[in-house]
Amino acid sequence: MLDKPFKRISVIGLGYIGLPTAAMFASRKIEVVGVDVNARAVDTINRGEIHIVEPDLDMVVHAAVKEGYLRAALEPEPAEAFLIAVPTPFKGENHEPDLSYIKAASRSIAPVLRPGNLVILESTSPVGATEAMAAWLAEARPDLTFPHISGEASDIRIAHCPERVLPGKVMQELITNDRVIGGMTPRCSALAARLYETFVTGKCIVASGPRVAEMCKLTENSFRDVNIAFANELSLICDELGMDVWELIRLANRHPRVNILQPGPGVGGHCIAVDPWFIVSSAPETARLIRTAREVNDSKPEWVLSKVREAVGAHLMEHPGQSAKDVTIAVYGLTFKPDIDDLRESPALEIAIKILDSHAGPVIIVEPMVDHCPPELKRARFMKDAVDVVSDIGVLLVDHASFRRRRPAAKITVDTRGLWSLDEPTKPSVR
Ligand code: SAJ
Repeated sequence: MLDKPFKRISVIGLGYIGLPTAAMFASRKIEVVGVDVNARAVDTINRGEIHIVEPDLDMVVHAAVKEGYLRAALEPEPAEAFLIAVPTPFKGENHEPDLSYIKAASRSIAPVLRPGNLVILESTSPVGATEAMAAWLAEARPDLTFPHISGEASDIRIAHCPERVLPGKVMQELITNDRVIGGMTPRCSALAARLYETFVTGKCIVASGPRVAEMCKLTENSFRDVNIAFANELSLICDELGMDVWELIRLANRHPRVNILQPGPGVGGHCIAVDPWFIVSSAPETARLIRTAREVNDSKPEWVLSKVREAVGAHLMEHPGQSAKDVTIAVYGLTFKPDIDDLRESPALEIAIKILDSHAGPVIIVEPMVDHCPPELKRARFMKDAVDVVSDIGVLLVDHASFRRRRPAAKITVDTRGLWSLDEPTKPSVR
């Protein structure tokens, strides 16, 4: 048992984090059973294919399934270690964290737990979620002991080890990033570290407990959100003062201790736009800067829309015989960040939909990374290649590499990424 403590690992939730993690363990020749409630995802994986887009993931999953180390199932099976990687969205106006997926996952693994098992919560979680998970497991299995009550002597070991990988670089960062290990006891941490050391070449750093590990992950994403909000606020101030924010940032970043991030159309994705709210909901009176950063970033799409309206107005001033119906707008990019196909919580998609709904004239959507036009944009003309686009106004929302090569023919541009107005990139390190 001690030589090979993990003969079988079960990963609950086969999404953007769970599937790559499951594939990584399997690539180290450990039997992995991935569990998901989505029957189509389970079938796809069992065919050796993938249902999400992430560079190199298809290759690793294909090999792991073919060699018999990875399979997917709808129901959990006994294993030595269980990793929970399910979504943790927020709900309602107050952005309260929604732990229902973690609760359901805990309930589903409880019947198959055995003494000596390790349960790791990987999902980004509000402070206290790991303790809540331990309590749900204990409630479902009164015959077993758990660390929040029995400490080191418990039958089950529990830890929070947040994922920290960047979409688009998951397969690389899973291996090389350091891991924060927040076990409920030192033995829980030691066992969790041993699990990750099967493929992680970064350091497995033991935190004083699960709460600080939970807060650490939220802090990382809030740090980024606050810094993006600073850049976004600067872009508004510069617009008011008639300055080029890209030039300003380029100059300021020449200072050895200044590294301003990039303004954009807002913050998207399922992490940075969500996680800071978990800190706000834990400390609503105190987390003032973090809340304001969220508000600044969330308000950016409306500001971009006001710039598009201004651009239409400017075009009509130059062409007095025309009406809005005669003005063609081309929208460049829909995804939540460059060079990926992910549309989740994308401010670009939100802006494109609102342009289409409010503009009387033709709208062209240019998105090279997505194969099919999203249903909400069906009325627009969808193009994958920017080369043949002819429009009066060009609205740049995502700085895909292919847009970099060529300025659009449009006379008026709303460039939310500084792609068409910059001579040199701000500082490559900030991306
Ligand atoms: N963005 C800007 N300006 C910038 C950088 C980003 O507007 O200078 C925007 C992007 O366009 C995008 C959003 O922010 O809409 C988020 O993109 P991102 O690349 O900053 O982050 P994510 O959401 O893809 O991944 C983040 C990462 N967290 C940090 O870098 C601190 C990743 O390491 C986490 O694992 C991931 O969240 C997660 O799963 O929580």
